[in-house]
Parts: sequence; structure tokens; C-alpha cells
Amino acid sequence: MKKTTLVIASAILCCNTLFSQTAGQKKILFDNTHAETAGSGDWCIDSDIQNMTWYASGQTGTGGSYYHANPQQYPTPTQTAVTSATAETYWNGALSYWATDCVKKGYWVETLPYTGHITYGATNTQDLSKYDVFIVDEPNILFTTAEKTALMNFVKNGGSLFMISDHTGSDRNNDGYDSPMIWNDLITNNSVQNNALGFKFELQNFSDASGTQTSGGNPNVSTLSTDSITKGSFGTVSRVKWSNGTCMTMTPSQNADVKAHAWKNGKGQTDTAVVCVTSRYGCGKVAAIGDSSPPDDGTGNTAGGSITLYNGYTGDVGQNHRDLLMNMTIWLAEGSKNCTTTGINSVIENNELTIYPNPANGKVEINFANNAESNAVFSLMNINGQIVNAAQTHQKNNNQDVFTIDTTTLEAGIYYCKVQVADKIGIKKLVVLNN
Ligand SMILES: [Ca+2]
Ligand SMILES: [Ca+2]
Ligand SMILES: [Ca+2]
Ligand SMILES: [Ca+2]
Repeated sequence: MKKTTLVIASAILCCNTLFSQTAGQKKILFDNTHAETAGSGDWCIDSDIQNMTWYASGQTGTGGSYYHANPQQYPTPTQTAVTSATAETYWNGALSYWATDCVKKGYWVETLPYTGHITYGATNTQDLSKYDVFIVDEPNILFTTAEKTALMNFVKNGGSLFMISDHTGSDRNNDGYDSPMIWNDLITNNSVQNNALGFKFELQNFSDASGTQTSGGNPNVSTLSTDSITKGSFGTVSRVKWSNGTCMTMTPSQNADVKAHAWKNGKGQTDTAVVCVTSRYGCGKVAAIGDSSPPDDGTGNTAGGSITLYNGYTGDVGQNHRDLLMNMTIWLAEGSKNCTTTGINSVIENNELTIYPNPANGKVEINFANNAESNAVFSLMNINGQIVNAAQTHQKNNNQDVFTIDTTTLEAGIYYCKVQVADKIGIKKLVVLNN
């Protein structure tokens, strides 16, 4: 009896620790559903076991003849114990340095394990709607039609996607598709909006062995003082070094928000052959680089003895790649969103507007702090900004407008709750599960 109690107590302790992200903390999800640890890749933040086989058929499984990383949802030991002094080897993965930097910055990090699913607005404990940033470092399996729809809608509705590609011919699981092909398939062949990002990947393989990008003459790294990536808050980026990577071609006529931050060696500020871009789509943001070597921290899975990692994160060009990746992560996680294609003009982070419960499964209460004379007006919108009907009641209690809606007649998915009084407006996302 005593033993049982102890086991339960330790289980509670364990899970409280695992789930103790704080309210408002930005959540970053690293993908591992697309063979990111196949071949000589180990693009994960922490893997406690190494038993993955990424079959050439595109299937995934464990227990074959390979010993690739099989990262679990929560990195161990717990991220709540990470301090400024924590070493990157606290976790076991070639992205552990990047991930521990994210935690030190105040973010929450998780992996989408190979058994997970890329969905948006679905009943899924790791649905993308529960995260701020989704990082996919060198996908090696095509995204399905449903996954492409989910990724595009995630960005369209305010999510941030970090797209990392490697060079052409980098098909690590031998299924016929490498990362630039896979990213282009998402960009040019999805059900939401094709060619919406303003860039696509080139099928190239080049190295810049010298890493000579400088700030003079023909700069390969943007030196604009307003550049949010090379002059970001984590540090100034003055050089990058590509080790068998590719570049991207920008098409600003497709999306005027696309911006270049670094170019292929020999190219310059006016060229559209870029190695680092950011863009915006709908309410969300995307960022991309054409090489998986910069995030590689040089330590990770060595099971089976076949994987050699190289420290691009802090080894190739000092702290420059670390600064680049963290500036990009911070840009994705924070700051203003734009919503030009959804009909929503501004999404305000508004602490005065609360929604409970969210995700919803029936009745939902929306509270809006309202000190104005007039009553607030409430509307519920779908992901395209169209108003949808749901039974609702309204009460005004002191300085609170309280709206109660019944979501049982709605389809499961993402909605926006909009509350407006005078010139004050609040918009918040509501996830309806209805299961
Ligand atoms: Ca671990
Ligand atoms: Ca592949
Ligand atoms: Ca590379
Ligand atoms: Ca590592």
C-alpha cells in the first residue's frame, strides 16, 4: 500500500514538472515526423532512445537494423531546471544547443515524435494551434495533402513556420524526395494558396568553404540597420557559412513581404538568390534557410557509430550561426502579426479578453473588461474571417461584458472571437473540439 502511494506521488511529481510551462509562455515545436533523424541527420532536440528506422518506402518504425534518434515529446531532464549555465549536452540531439538557447530565452520546447500528427484545428494533443512556432529541420518525407493544408492554415491564422532545407540530392531515407523538393511541394502544391510565400527553393548543392561574407563591397549578409534578423536582439550576424546547402529564389511580385537577409557568396543586396529569407502570410510568419549545417551543434546520437556531426552552430563562424538562428526564432515567436488576406485588420494581444474553456467542447464564456458606457459587441468568425452563427447570450456585470456561446453546433476547428466596443477591439483564437 505504501509503495503504491509512493509510485503515484512520484508520477504526479513527474508530470507536474513536465507540464509546468507558464501562462503566456511561447511554445516551440520541433518536428520529427518527417525523417529528420534519417541518414547522417540528427535534427532533434533530445532523444532518450535510438532505435528508429526510416524505411525507403516512406514508412517509419523502430527496431530495424538502424539506430537513429527517436525523440520523445518532452526533452529530459526537464527544461524547467535549465539555467543560464546549462550545457547543450544536457540533452542528446544535434539541435540541443538551439533548444537550450530557446529555453534560456524563456520559451517552452517540445518535439512532435514520429508517432505524432501534423494537424491544425483537430483533436490532437499536439495540434499546431497549441504552439507559436513549428520548426521543421530538413524534412525527408513528402507532406501529405492534409499536412500541407494544416501547415498553410497554421501560418495563415497566426502561426510561425521555420523551414530548413539542405542541398539537392540529400535524400537521407532514399525515398526519392529530398528537403528542397519537399518544401517546394508544400509551397507550390497545397490546397490553401499556392506560391503565397514569395519564395521557393533552388535545387542546388554548394558550399562556401571560405565563409568570407563580409560587410564591405558586396555584402552577403544584410547590413541594413533595420534588418530584424542580422541585427536582431540575440546578436549581430556578420557572416554565414553554407556547408553543402542550397539557396532560394524570391518572387516579391507574389508576396511583397518576402525579405532577404543573406545571399549566396558572390551575390548581393539586389539579387534574389538568397540563403536566408523571412516572409509573412495571412496573420503568420515564415522563415527559411537553405542549409541544415548551421543548426547542427556537433553533439548528439552516436549509436551505431555511423553518424558524424559537425558543429555549425558555434564552430563554423563563431557565434554567427547561433545569433542567426536565435534572431530568426525570436522574430517568429514574437512581435506583430499581419492579417491582410483574412479580412482581419489587427490581432490585438489583449489581456482584458479571456475565453474559457479553450479548447472548447460545448459552452464557452468570453469575458471582456469594458470600462466604456456602451455595450461590447461580440462576433465569432471562422478561419477565413467570415462570421458564423452560434447560440449566444450576453450579460453585463459591472465592467465586464460576459458572452456565453454554445459551440455544439459548430464544426470542430479554429475560430476567432472578436469583441468590439467603441474603438477598442479584441480578437482571440478559439479552438472548438466537439468530441
Ligand atoms: Ca534526454
Ligand atoms: Ca527522403
Ligand atoms: Ca548541409
Ligand atoms: Ca547537441
